[in-house]
Amino acid sequence: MANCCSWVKRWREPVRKVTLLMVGLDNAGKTATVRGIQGESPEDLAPTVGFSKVDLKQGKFEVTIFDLGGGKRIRGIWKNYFAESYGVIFVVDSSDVGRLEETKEVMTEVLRHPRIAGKPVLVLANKQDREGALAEVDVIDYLSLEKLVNENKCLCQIEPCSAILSNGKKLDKPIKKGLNWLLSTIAKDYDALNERVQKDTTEQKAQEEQEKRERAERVKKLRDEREQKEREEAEREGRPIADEEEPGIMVNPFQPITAVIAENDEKQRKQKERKKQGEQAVENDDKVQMKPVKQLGLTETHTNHQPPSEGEILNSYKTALTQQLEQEEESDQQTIDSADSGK
Ligand SMILES: Nc1nc2c(ncn2[C@@H]2O[C@H](COP(=O)(O)OP(=O)(O)O)[C@@H](O)[C@H]2O)c(=O)[nH]1
Ligand SMILES: [Mg+2]
Repeated sequence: MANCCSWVKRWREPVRKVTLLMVGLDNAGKTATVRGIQGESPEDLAPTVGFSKVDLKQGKFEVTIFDLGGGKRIRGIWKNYFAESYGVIFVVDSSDVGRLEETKEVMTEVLRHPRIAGKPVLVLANKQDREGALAEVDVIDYLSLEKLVNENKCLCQIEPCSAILSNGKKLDKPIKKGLNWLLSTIAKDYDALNERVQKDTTEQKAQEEQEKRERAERVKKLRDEREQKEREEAEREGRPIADEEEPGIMVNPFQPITAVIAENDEKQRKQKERKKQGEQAVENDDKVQMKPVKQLGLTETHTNHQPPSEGEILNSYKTALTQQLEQEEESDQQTIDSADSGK
């Protein structure tokens, strides 16, 4: 009868969407754990670049797990996923005693983050199959886990496990137990957690938008400064101020070329006339010139003796324009990068 009641109770539970964050140092066994949870074999693993997102159904839960890369340089992105997480799975390599101090530092940083503190945490003391792997109590001790979770008001469960013992059909038992604990703990407090996730996610989006705007402003400022400097340099050196970056040309890139073609036609006509009149060879300043094209970085390959055809000029112009745009894109990217590094 009790069994029947609990089945009915579970059947009545609504489907809940839950996002979990899987973190831990690189090589701890995060991806192997996720593979096992997915019902896949945790073999042939390549280090996770960035992150991977896994969607699966677990009873009445639609679970999304973010398996985040654990390398030093990638850990900075973790906080971007804190807001939307209902709980955390922290994977520890229990056999790598040399990295437990680093693990403790990283775990402390995660658990004390305002968008994680108070959320349930499952600690997987992984690689128990390895010789010399620390037992559960020792891992708790090394990480000062009790103190850490109490300080940050996180409900916590630790499971000693071996992710590689999952074999596609069967998930390693302690991992299964731990996952069930995490999901049922989330379910007990779902409304409050859900409200917090929605609120934090909205706040984070607004914050990201604000940061994006600030970044765009910084980039614009740097670009304006660069252009101003170029203009001043050109003035100082007595060079004509290049106006190829003026939006007018970009809006209608073919406008200058028609002028060039007309100019060339006119010059060719004059040359023919002069030839007819038996004039001397063409003087230097009568050479075919393609000023606007040259300004865009095009190498002039034609002489006045064999004027380029209209198609050739157009093609050259397009190539130069493409090069120019590519260069601009590159220098904009550099500007963005330097703006970011100067954050
Ligand atoms: N012996 C043993 N090796 C494991 C275990 N879990 C993962 N590994 C191995 O540890 C390495 C790193 O695993 P991976 O899941 O990629 O770590 P991640 O960087 O945290 O995602 C791989 O070679 C795995 O096969 C385990 O429980 N026992
Ligand atoms: Mg990985």
